[in-house]
Amino acid sequence: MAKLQNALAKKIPIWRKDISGLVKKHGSKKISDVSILQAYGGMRGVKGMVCDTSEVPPDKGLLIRNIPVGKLTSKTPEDTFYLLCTGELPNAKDRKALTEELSSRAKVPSYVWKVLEAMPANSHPMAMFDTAILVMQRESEFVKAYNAGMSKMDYWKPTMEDSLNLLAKLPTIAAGIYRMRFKKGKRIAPKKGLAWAENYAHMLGIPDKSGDFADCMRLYLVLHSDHEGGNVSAHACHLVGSALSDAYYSVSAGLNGLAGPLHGLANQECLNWVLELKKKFKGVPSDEQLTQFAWDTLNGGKVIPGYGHAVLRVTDPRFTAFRAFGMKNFPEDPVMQLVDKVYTIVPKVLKEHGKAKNPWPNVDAGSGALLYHYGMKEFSYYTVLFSVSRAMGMLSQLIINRAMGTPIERPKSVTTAWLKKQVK
Ligand code: HAX
Repeated sequence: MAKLQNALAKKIPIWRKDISGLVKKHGSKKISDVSILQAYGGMRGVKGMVCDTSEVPPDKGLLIRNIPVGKLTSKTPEDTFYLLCTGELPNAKDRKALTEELSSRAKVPSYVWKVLEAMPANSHPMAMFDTAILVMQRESEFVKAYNAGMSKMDYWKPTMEDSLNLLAKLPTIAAGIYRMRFKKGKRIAPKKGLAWAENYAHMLGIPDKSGDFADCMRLYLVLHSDHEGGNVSAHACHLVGSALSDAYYSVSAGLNGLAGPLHGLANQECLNWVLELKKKFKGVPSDEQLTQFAWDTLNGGKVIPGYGHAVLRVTDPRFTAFRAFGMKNFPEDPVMQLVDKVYTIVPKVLKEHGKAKNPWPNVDAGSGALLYHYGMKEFSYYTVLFSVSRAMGMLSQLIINRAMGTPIERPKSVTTAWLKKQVK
């Protein structure tokens, strides 16, 4: 067994014992009450599931295995996936082993390309990405082992195999879609010896003599990897996975949620908003002009993309990391300057508007400006990049849930008539 699998195999019995002890001793202790408002309001704040890979304290932002994401900005996606799965950062040898493991599995079956080529030319890149994942379901090692009668205790092992196979192929598929969908020329094959993010940057084919774009991709893939268990993509993946659907079905379900405009698709909207602003005022607008533009958006009944969050109540540390990267590497870039200026104005406007519980920027407010700077100007592709990264979070959660024997999810729904009876 390779290093990551070994490290996880050592942790699993400890976690199993820990959790079964907790449930045995304190299983009946209440951790949440649910109000009628929450039942109608997207279950906001209801504590009803467990996720150990990461957490999002509203006043701090993302902690991956208790490490603030701001402290992981120099790490690689391999470090991040290893950390998500095991709770520890890998040493250099283990990181290298994971890179090699992913590299050796990166080739995509030829039928995937045939299916993608048969799709209408104007298909959304997210629909193409999801289709590619779903069409590979036949490769599932979990399904083979399940059909052969594997023990429940071993469910996580073929799930890990599926996860590594899928993760390894995602950059190849995503880059292939970019080149196919936006007519960038022939697909570029993965290169042996490159790390996961570097290989993705290489296969996208964006000119990158300095290596800065590859570094941007590294950061992008680290920062988007996970955001605890209740967000739409993680929760959808978990829900579908809880029926013992394999990693292909489960990740595909999660990504269908990520494709929604209130979730991952927001990052294609964000840069649009900033560029509209730039176009309207022919450059960086004055504070007054920007304030008016924000009000016009709100008065038009629209949201300001990139701002607000269901859980966070502070500036998203992932936004802070992207802003720092942009301001360090290209402070003169007018789009970056705009993103920075929007940050000084929009929170004030949203506070005055008084609706959004969180007036601060989320991850999507800055990431697009970085991609735009490096010449990736196809906004509808941005959510695919997000997806490649978020697959790490979804898959690590799935592996752990398999290992912990998490049962099928089945919350109780109630009717409006039942609720009315309760309040009589
Ligand atoms: N602009 C204008 N109004 C906003 C707003 C924003 N950026 N953020 C929230 N509001 C409004 C909501 O639409 C809601 O209005 P109604 O009562 O009329 O329905 C009200 O403020 C209360 O909402 P909330 O409780 O603060 O926020 P929610 O938990 O309901 O929604 C969202 C969180 C992220 C969906 C929301 O803030 C939003 O739509 N933001 C803009 C889109 C965006 O940036 N999405 C990406 C989020 C990050 C992410 O998941 N990426 O994948």
